[in-house]
Amino acid sequence: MGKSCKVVVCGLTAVGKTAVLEQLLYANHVAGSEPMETLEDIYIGSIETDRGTREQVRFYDTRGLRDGLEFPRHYYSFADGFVLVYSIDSKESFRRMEALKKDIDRQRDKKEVTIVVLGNKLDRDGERKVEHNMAQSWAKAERVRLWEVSVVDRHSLIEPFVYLASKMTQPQSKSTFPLSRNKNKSSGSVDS
Ligand SMILES: Nc1nc2c(ncn2[C@@H]2O[C@H](COP(=O)(O)OP(=O)(O)OP(=O)(O)O)[C@@H](O)[C@H]2O)c(=O)[nH]1
Ligand SMILES: [Mg+2]
Repeated sequence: MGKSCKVVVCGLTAVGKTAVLEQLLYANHVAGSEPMETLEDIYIGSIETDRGTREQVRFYDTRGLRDGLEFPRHYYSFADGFVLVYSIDSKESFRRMEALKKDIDRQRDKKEVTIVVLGNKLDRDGERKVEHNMAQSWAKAERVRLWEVSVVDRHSLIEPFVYLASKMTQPQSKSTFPLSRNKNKSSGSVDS
């Protein structure tokens, strides 16, 4: 088992942050059930990466943003990754998500962080206010991956989280490890 990565899940209130985590990790959310405003909860997940390794991820489910509530700064400094959530039936939620992305870029201080964006509530396509193509072009320009998902369809949640876990734990690129390192040293493989 590798080290535990810390992922902060954030976005406007009621976009479905908690529902996504509950459904992904426990297959336990019925869309449309009584909303319960989160203060902060931590979920521990074990996710199989695309390399076949299993990684432990600590998800920080944060309080939903609303008028007059700034996203607490301390999250920026310790996160290895972010899941930014909006709801496809709310333009306001997309704007808040964009603003969060800008903030992360400003605050992360050169630290490598992985960001994935979820456009949730895809089952409410009839009420759509955020266009699919516009959202994807934004994501491309920002160099982040964006998926439209629905808690009703648990399968739609898997790919983004496998990508996130795989990216956060991927071995360092070769260029950061000079090939001419001391041959007498052990190879650095650690089994845990
Ligand atoms: N139709 C539909 N409803 C959803 C979906 N995801 C969440 N919901 C509903 O949206 C409401 C809010 O969901 P929450 O998971 O509590 O939202 P949240 O973002 O955690 O809200 P805060 O904790 O206040 O920030 C609940 O009634 C959910 O059942 C979805 O994919 N489709
Ligand atoms: Mg919540």
